[in-house]
Amino acid sequence: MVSVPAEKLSESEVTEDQREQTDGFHLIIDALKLNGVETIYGVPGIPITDFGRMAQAEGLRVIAFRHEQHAGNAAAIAGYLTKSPGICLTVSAPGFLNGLTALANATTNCFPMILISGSSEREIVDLQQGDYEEMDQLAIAKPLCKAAFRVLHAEDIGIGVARAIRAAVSGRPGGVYLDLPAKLFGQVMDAEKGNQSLIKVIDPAPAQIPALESVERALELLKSAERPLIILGKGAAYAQADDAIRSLVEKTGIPFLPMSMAKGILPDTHPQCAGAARSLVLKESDVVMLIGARLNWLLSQGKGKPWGGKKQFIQVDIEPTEMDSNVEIAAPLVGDIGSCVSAMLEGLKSNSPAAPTDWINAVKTKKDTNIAKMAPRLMNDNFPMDFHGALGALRTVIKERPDAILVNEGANTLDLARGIIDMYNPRKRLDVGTWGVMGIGMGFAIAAAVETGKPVLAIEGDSAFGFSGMEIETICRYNLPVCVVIFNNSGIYRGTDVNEQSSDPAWTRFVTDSRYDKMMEAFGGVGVHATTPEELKQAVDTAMDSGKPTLVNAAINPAAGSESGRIGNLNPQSKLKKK
Ligand code: ADP
Ligand code: TPW
Ligand code: MG
Repeated sequence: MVSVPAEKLSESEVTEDQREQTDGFHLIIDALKLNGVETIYGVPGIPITDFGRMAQAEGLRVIAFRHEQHAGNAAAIAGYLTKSPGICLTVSAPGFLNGLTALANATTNCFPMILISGSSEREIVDLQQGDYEEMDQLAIAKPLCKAAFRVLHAEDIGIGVARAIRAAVSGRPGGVYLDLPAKLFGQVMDAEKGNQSLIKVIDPAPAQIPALESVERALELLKSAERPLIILGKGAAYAQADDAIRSLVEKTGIPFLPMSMAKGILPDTHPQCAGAARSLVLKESDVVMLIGARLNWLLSQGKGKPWGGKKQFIQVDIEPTEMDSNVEIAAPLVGDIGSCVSAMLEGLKSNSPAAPTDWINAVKTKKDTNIAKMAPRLMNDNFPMDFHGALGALRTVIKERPDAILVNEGANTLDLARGIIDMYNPRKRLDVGTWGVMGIGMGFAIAAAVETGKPVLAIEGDSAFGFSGMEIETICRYNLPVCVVIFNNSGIYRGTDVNEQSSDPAWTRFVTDSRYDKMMEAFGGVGVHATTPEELKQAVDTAMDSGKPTLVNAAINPAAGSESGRIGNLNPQSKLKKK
């Protein structure tokens, strides 16, 4: 900037080079701030190192990671938790590609995020002349996200940022890529003109009101049901229409089944929760209302054995093309969940259907039986510890701290924790999502702590943890209230596989009895080795109460797990006899 502020001079005295100036760096920061961005997740390097410094200087919080994938995952889950796009910032080519996995995963999960990557010079990239970290990033990002934009001129930064924000959060949320070539950052323009070029996005995710006719159709079908079921998905959690959803469920008396990240919209201990009678309600229900849940692999595409025969579906979703993607949707209800559920509640005012008593009793009986069957397993004191014993302890930790956030990944560690640990509040369970991807753990935990300030408990398979494990340094560096518990069974699914061919270990095995707790100590965090449910509970309680970065190495019986956890059926197996 020039030394003489323009307003100090009379109009005639101001020459072009004396006007107050701004540049690409500052315009991007100003555009983000104008739109309410408070935090950036990223990794520094050419051409964004100074950008991060300036962002910090301008009051943005910049959380620097050890690998872009985790910064990207952090941005994605920040978007899910706040309904505003999380921002991930990376360098060109390799940094961009590292962040791209998270961008694609965010898009798959309908999380709003913006990946901003510096890129090389267009002239050189387009002629493939070998620039530093040369790559046509825009072209590569396009098929993997919801929208992708490039800004070439400083005066377009305002528009570029506005378009990225609107694309990320409106309609079905998703990932957006914003390509910023190195030259853009240094481009200088008149500060006042620059300021005027910025856009504050008004109503970035406008309400989408459903048609009255489709609300009536859905209610008619619901009223005709003998064995109705409501399935809540993570879209319902994202929508933050918690009160309306609760009213709808309670008013109708219909049993509800939460998908993994929808647990807690209503407490898992709610009398209408059918989580413990999942097989029964999927099989026996006749009318199923999906609220923010897709009929993808997680629901067996809405057909086949788990569903026990043909159903009639009501689907509440903001994305019209989601309807009929797998089976016929008898009553599509297109709109945002808040508006759709409110419209249904309005329609129910005059005539509320009561779920049939026979059905409610059948669900309750099954649920009570299953819960009673599970109870003793959760209190077991086996040594070495098994998954159930360890999870029984952690279940109590969450029960005593319903406001804490639970991050969860692994195979057995994921599937069993999902079933065993009750959630009590919305958006408190963050996990592998639609792809069942390993590696979200530390990125999600960091953003959950940063965005909410609440204590975070990350329950990680030892393999799952390895994908993002280096970020425990980030947790320590920012002194975040994160307690990582590693279910250490010395391997993927189990620690007992043997390779009979050579002295190499079986490829699902890790070093036996590793002490992950020592890693945490290397960075000044608290490390604990726990071998019993009691030790585990005590260590986690202390961590959650102190807010100190902690890693608990929970020694789990290597023989306790099963192949692929609960989805072994998806694992192709050779029909040929083993040699
Ligand atoms: P789950 O994995 O929990 O079953 P999915 O990710 O399959 O959930 O489904 C989430 C669905 O929610 C997506 O189809 C998405 O379009 C929808 N969705 C997301 N946000 C909203 C919203 N605000 N209003 C309506 N639908 C939404
Ligand atoms: C990006 C495949 C699914 S689950 C898993 C892998 C490698 C790890 C299971 O072992 P873990 O859990 O975490 O120790 P446990 O309790 O059963 O022993 N790469 C990616 N995503 C996935 N899903 C895989 C590989 C996988
Ligand atoms: Mg394991």
